[in-house]
This record gives sequence, C-alpha cells and structure tokens, in this order.
Amino acid sequence: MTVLRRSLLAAAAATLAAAAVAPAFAQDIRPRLIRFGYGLNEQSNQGRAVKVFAEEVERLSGGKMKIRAFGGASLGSDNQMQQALIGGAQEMMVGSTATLVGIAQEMALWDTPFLFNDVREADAILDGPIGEKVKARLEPKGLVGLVYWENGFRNLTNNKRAITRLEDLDGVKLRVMQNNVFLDSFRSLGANAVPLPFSELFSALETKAVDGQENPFNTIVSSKFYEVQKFLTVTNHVYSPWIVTVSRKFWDGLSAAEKKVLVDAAKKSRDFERKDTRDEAARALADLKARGMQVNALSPAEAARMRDRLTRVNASVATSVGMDLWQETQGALAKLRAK
Ligand code: TK8
Repeated sequence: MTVLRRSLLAAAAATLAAAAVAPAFAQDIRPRLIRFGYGLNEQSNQGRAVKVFAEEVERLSGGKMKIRAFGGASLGSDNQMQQALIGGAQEMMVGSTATLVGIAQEMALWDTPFLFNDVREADAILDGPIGEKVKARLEPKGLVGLVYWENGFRNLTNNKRAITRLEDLDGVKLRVMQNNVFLDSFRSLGANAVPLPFSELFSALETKAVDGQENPFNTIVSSKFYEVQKFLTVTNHVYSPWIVTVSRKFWDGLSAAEKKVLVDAAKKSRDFERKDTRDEAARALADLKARGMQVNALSPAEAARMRDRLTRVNASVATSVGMDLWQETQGALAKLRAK
C-alpha cells in the first residue's frame, strides 16, 4: 500500500468516525425563520400548543430554527393563511380541517356529524392509516399536513332562546364554518346557517349580525363568547380536529434533518395539546355557568331527533370523500367499538 493510499484511507476512516460522533445532522440544520399563524388568541389551547411547538423546534434545532407565532388570525383567516402557505408567503399554520375541504375534499370526512363517539376513537382514526391518507391528499395541493390537534366536540350557543327541541332552532341565524357539510347540517336542522370566517365571529355575535355559533367549550371560553351569548346547548354534534400544516414550497427546500425537527416537535405539541384541551374542556362548562351562561342538555329523545336529521348528510359526505374511504372509516370504527 502506498503512503498516499494509506493516508487517504486514514482520512476516510477519521471522517466516518467524526460523523458517528457528531450529531449526525447538525450541519444539515440551517438558520430558518418560520412564520406560524393561527386563529385563536395566545391564551387559548391553540396558543398554548403553538408555544410548546415553538420551544421544541428551537430546542431540537439547537436554536437555529425559529418560530415566529402570529395568533388571533393576525395573518388572516384559516382560508387566507392556507393560500399564503400554498403560495409560499407563509411557512406554517394550524387551523380547522373543515376549512380545507375546498383544497382536499377528503377532509370532509371529519365533518361527518357524530362520526366519533369519544376522543379515544378520534385519536385512533386520526393518528392511524385513515388520518394519514386524508392528510396526504394535501400534498399535491401545496400543503404538508404534520399532525392533527384536538379542537374538540362542538356545542351550540345562541342569543335567542334555549334550544330544548329541534324546532327551537327555526330561524336562528347561526354562524357556521365555511364548509358545505356544516352548512347542510344546520340547514337541515332548520337554522338559518351563515358561513363566516372565525376571525369575524366575535364581532358578528356582538353586533347581532348572527344569533349564534357552534364551537367546543374551550373556544367559547377562550374567545369570550360568553360575553355575547346567553344560551349554551350541549350537543357534541361533531368532533373537530385542527391540523398543523406546512407550505410545501418551504418544506421541499428543507433538509431531512430540518423536516425531522418539525415532525418531532409537531408530535410533541400534539400530545401536549390534546391533554391540555381535555383538561380545560373538563373545567370549561362549570366556568361558563359561573360566567352566567344558561346551559342545557338536550333530552335523549330530542338528541336522537337531532342525530337522525344530521346523519342525513352522511350520504353526501360519503360521496365527496369517496365510498372506499367512507367504508374503510366505518369498518375501522366498528372494529374499535367491538374492542
Ligand atoms: C380557528 C378556527 C376555529 C373553528 C371555527 O381559526 O372556525 O369555528 O372551530 O377553531 O379554526
């Protein structure tokens, strides 16, 4: 072996050894500034989880990747932010899956009234192959879905009257998300459903442009809807996920190590967020009562009537998401329920 050859080999061995010792990916992480938008305020469950995500990204990237968070829809409504992500003008956001249906219609699966009976079912389906499949539909459209967070089971508030029977909804002007399943659902219940972005909701309630809205307890507390809404009816009519998304234009320019930082931090934020949301939801009802909201639960008979009316939209959801995905979901839920 020549001296040159021997020293080349030695150098190669040294490089390998160094690679094994040094955090293999440190050199693949570059300084990055990530603008992360969300609709609720900083004091909400959404805001708290964004903070956990930001801290984790900084920690995992050794301070190189920084999240600049923008709450309260200060970068725009869910729909506006989605377009900014697709165009590459914003890097990340979290928002309702319901507002993504215009981009990937399979997202309508999550809008199915009474799809999940409890959070165990929601976690299993969202984090399993079906949730992955639906998430993957965003990629050809310019968005990368990382994880689902819990928005939660939705309940009805309004200013007109306590909703004790289906007929009480007649003529109630109810804000819904910009989504056809929600629109159809509440129209079929007799309400005068009006689609509006969340960012316009508080003032619409305050100015009485609408009579009511529906959202999880957490949001009714954190967005102070109790200040402008008198009646709360516990309906749990649908479980809403949030989804953390990245601009595909930005994502495609990241190294494998940088992508891993975002994925790992997103999973950590998800686990934190679900626990935090559930803890808060468990306290929220008492909180809302204490703040003066008049709360009622539907009688079992009225709940069944509402459920029956609402599940009439199932056929249209099945058509928009595709019969295969619909049946796969029903099958997976049946299996979970048999356990
Ligand atoms: C926040 C929304 C909100 C949703 C809605 O941006 O619009 O009612 O429940 O959480 O995504």
